[in-house]
Amino acid sequence: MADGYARLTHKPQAVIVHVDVGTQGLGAAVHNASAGRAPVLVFAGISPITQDGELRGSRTEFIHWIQDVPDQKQIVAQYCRYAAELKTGVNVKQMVNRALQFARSAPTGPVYLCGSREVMEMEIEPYEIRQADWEPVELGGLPSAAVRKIAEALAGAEEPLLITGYGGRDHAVPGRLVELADTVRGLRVMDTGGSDMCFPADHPGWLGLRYGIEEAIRTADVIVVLDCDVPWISTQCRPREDARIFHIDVDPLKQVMPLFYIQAQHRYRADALTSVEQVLALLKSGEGFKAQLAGEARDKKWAALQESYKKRLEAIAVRSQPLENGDFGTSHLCAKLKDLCPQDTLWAIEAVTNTFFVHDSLQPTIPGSWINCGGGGLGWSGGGALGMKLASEYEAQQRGEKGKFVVQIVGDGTFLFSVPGSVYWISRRYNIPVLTIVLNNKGTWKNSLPLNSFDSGLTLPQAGTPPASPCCWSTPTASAPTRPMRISTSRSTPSLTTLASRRPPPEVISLPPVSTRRPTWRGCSRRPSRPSKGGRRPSWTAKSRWAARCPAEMSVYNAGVLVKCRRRCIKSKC
Ligand SMILES: Cc1ncc(C[n+]2csc(CCOP(=O)(O)OP(=O)(O)O)c2C)c(N)n1
Ligand SMILES: [Mg+2]
Repeated sequence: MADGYARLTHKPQAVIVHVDVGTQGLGAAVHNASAGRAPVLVFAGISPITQDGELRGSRTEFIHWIQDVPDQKQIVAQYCRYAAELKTGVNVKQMVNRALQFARSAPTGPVYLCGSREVMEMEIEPYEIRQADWEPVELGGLPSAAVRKIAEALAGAEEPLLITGYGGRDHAVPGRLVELADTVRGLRVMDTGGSDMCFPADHPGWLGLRYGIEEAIRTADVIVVLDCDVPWISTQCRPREDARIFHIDVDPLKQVMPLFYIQAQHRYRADALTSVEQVLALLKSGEGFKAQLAGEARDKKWAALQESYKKRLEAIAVRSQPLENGDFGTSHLCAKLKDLCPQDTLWAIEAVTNTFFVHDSLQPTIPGSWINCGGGGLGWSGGGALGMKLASEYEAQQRGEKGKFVVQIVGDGTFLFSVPGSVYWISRRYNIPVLTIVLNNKGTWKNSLPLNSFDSGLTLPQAGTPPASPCCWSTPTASAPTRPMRISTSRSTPSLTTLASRRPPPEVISLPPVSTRRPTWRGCSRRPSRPSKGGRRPSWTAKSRWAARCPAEMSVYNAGVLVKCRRRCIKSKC
């Protein structure tokens, strides 16, 4: 959730986990936050460092020995921009600010702090620091010679191409790229969609989202790689030997990747927005580039681009048709979703082998509206979608507006990785409604959707393979309980329509402010009588009986650790 919130808003989020085990429980989430450049501060305690009461906070529990490990931060350090132990309380504000400075400086990402109970319980004199001194590092633009070189190369190129992956994290970048593509008519933009929508689908230069395999990479004579981790996969698709390649990136060396290189002749550590604006300003200044950027030859290029764009859209439209027997695949489903969902829907995508189809059909155009997991740790999108919805509602509320509709699109295997039990519990408990679409191809990389004519570089299904059976979950809202819905043929799309039509009226999806009340039995007028006596923990049987007797349909979760009643009261100890 923290990751989804941070990606959408760029505001760092805090996560607290329990010592070494909680840190391990983060699992792939830290990988995803790192690859997806999500600024998240994780804090964990460390087992007490004294055992005879030498300091306040000394060991008092059996588990304090068991959870003591040689270097707890190393569990996640290699995924973090910064990982440190708080060794004293006296400079804790500086340490937290230092961690946040790393998290918020490009490339943004997760940071980790841990500290023993003695440090947490240390008494310190209250003190203040000047918060204004802790802003993140500001990245510069391109050297002026580089701006000229890039502008000249783009203006003189036969087939210019720009490849990007994270450019859209700064929501101003897609608009600037459109301006660049309108200025250098003929420029095409390929989005590797690491996690952000970088270039809108309604521009003729749009090549869609591709993972490093695309014909334009093979044929382009000038390529600008802009904030991108994997512009192409050279064993499958590589640029021409004589292509002029410029690499502009916040991290052109890819410092956390042991193996990374591309055959760029020029590389720069620079901010994407500043760089694009610099190149644009030069291209538009004076008469210098006018002859190259206007005239008959340029008009022809522009017409050819429009034509190829039209063909691209037509091919997508053909793929989006259901089969004659009513079976359909991801493309049709997503085309329907695009029609049915509000135009400014936020998409949380973890569609694995279906990602291109989803992107092709949804054709996102609004900066920040498409967030793809970005990393490779399956299971991101459940929490990610909740975080996006929470962020959207909360941030909108601050402006007196309403949040946006959030849709999670997820593979069937990945859905299970996302710990749906927790996701829907949180969704219901805190009233965070999202729509989940499960792309159920009954497995992975196989038995897939009835799509067979798409050159994506993936192992693709053959014609006639069993159809997809997508499944939708609308998470609970005030008036609509969670309910799964299976859609197996295009004739079932009325159910999709019904589903989406539940979105309005607005009260169905409007998110009441998240309750800040501490969970307590007090909120429940039907408090059940406690079966245990004298402060003893109730036995499991007693707990079950307790649950069974609860007139408010109490349910018991996690072997009795969490007892919850449907009337929203909750007690986390029994
Ligand atoms: C945590 C984790 N475990 C395993 C993998 C390896 N892996 C990559 S794709 C995949 C299957 C995904 O299945 P599904 O969500 O059904 O997507 P599909 O392949 O059908 O598109 C697996 C297990 C991974 N990326 N992350
Ligand atoms: Mg699958």
